[in-house]
Amino acid sequence: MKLSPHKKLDVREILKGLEKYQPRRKGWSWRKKVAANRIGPFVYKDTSESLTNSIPLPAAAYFDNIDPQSDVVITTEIASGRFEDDLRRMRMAAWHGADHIMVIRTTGQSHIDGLIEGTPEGIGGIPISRKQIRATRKALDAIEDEVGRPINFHSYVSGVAGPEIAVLFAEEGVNGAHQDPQYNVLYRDINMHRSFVDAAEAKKIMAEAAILQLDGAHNANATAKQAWKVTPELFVQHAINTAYSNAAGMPDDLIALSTVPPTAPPAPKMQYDLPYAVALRELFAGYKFRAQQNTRYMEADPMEATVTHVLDTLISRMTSADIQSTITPDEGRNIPWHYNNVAGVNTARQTLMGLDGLMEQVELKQHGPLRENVRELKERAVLFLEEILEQGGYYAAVGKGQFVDQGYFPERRGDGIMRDPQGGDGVDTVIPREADYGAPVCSHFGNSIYAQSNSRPCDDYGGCTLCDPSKIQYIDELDAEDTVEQRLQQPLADRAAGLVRPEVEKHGDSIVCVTLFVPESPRVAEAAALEMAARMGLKNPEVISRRVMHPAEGSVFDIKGVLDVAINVNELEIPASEEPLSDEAIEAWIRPRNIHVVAATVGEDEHSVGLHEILDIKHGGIEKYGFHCHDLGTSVPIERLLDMAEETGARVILISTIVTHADIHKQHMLHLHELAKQRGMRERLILVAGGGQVTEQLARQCGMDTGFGHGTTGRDVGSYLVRVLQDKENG
Ligand code: Z98
Repeated sequence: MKLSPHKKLDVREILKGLEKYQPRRKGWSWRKKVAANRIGPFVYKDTSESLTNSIPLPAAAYFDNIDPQSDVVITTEIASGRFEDDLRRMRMAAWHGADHIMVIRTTGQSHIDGLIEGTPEGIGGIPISRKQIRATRKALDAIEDEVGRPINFHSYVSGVAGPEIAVLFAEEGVNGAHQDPQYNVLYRDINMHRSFVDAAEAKKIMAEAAILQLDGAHNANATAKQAWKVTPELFVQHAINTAYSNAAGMPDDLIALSTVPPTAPPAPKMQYDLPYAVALRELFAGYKFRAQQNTRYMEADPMEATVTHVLDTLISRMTSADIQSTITPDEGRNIPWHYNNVAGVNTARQTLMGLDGLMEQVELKQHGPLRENVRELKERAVLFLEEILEQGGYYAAVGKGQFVDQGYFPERRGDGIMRDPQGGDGVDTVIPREADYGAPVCSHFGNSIYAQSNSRPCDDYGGCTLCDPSKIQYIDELDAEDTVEQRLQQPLADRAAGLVRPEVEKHGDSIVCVTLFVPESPRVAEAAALEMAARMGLKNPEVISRRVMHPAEGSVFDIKGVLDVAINVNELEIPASEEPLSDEAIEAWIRPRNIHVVAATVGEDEHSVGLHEILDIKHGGIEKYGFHCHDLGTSVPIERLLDMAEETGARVILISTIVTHADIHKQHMLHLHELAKQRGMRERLILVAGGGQVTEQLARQCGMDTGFGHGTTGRDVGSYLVRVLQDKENG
């Protein structure tokens, strides 16, 4: 299946022949680092191979549209609830640089003691099933061909069905997964004995399928109220899972520690989070790190969340994290929306590119507070581990609430999570293996009668699903109604009819978000903002972010609501876009003709950068084509422009207007047009306006021949002028 960048992903195409689809590779892929990578005008130190298709960062427009890719894998977490909508979002995220796609599963799946089949809709994530995984892997195979880089697909193996899910993931080519028995115990109240027994089996299966494992220690500082105080025990949680994984047969390079810097500003983040990250790196040298961004303190302000993410990423760079995981800047208020997934990915991409070469230039101090704090954290962690042993081991320590207690160990607050070793989901389900136990697949921890005599244990019974995929039983759907095929009917009918609605999460959700500043006290302002949103026609308006600017002067609100509007794209009038002429063609026509251009910023406008971009030869402006440019400077009266045009016999006047207060930009344009008419020059002249708020339509309404907005280049203007002058010449 091949994707075309200008065509939507066809989910029907993905579903076709799924019963036979096999993953084309198994295991995790890292980015391919390129040393001294020359990209555009720069030489990068910490990058990997570039993509074949991508959307560069916005500022790339000023640097030859380059899109360097860091050597660090970038994660995005997707949780729309419908897998067919997830696929489109994965494609968007991949174009922005994500190559680790983590699919959050539906609420409660970790308590289901078995596999789910089909494609039912989920809540806060999707039911992870064979059909969903296979379809996703097939879509990602096509997406990775489109962007030109392997994409890792990831979900969760923790939960009561751990080993079964691990086999499913191994069969279907899932590349990464969380697996940590402590997660079961602490956060899902699954019985400890069952969790650890299952974990040994699951880890062995994951290891043999080369699935990268992430642990669950980050959940302690994602849930603790005072996350920076639980840091010593986090080391211990990482250590328990790491040692257990190694013991179950997992190699070091498949073990990734999942870590989150525990504070966020206004906390003095570097004082706490940097020593923590350095100590962790030193204690776990040789293992991989997936650094997740802090979400513990995320409120409703995406800008604040973004700044915290940037600082987190700085710490990742200083401590050589291998994967930079992004949540989204709106996680604090929504199940993430499409464009916020992309915003999270771009925060990491932008920050990592900005930090390229950092560690060649700076060094962390080997004396002073950093080292003292690192040592202290390590010592507290060792003492924590010793106390577990004194308590009688891990089970007993959890039974007594030693974990996620918010005292800074050895202090205690008595608020740790307590679990009964003889309780929890799946209690009393661990059964000693019979001497003649036979494991159903070759990847297996512990004894099995199908064992040593053959090269593959499953040769004894004619092959297992891991060795012979034809043995996999593919179940399509169990529920006749709640299926992707049923859900696709509406989107496909809409698309066939040319209908399009706004969307943030799922096809046709029609959700929009508006920002309103209301100059009133907070409660009054909020009520007014909701009323305004309702009068705009938004159904179910809901405030998702409120920020006080001043208790009396006003507040700003982000309000989401449903805009029940379907647009028929076939009825839209879209002006045809015209390719600009080539540099050579423009120059060939202009140079022999002696054409003068008069230009200035007008009125009281001192902003001349934009105008210089269009005129100056050094910025690639129109001078290079042979136009004779008379730049009169800034804040120039309209009369002077016309005087100069008369004097030089100019054919073109370019005015630049950035200041738009009180519609002054419109007045300048109208004035130029009127005055040119009065002086009998309008016919001969081509009048062009440029500026941030100028559009072609607005400029024409104000009497100009055309207008150019943001992003215009000298070539655009030069090409336009040639075409108009040619028309005039040809009558
Ligand atoms: C993340 N944003 O890092 P449920 N196992 C482990 C986990 O950490 C998690 C699950 C399973 C975070 C999401 N982590 C939090 C070790 C979740 C998920 O029960 O399906 O939610 O298990 O991915």
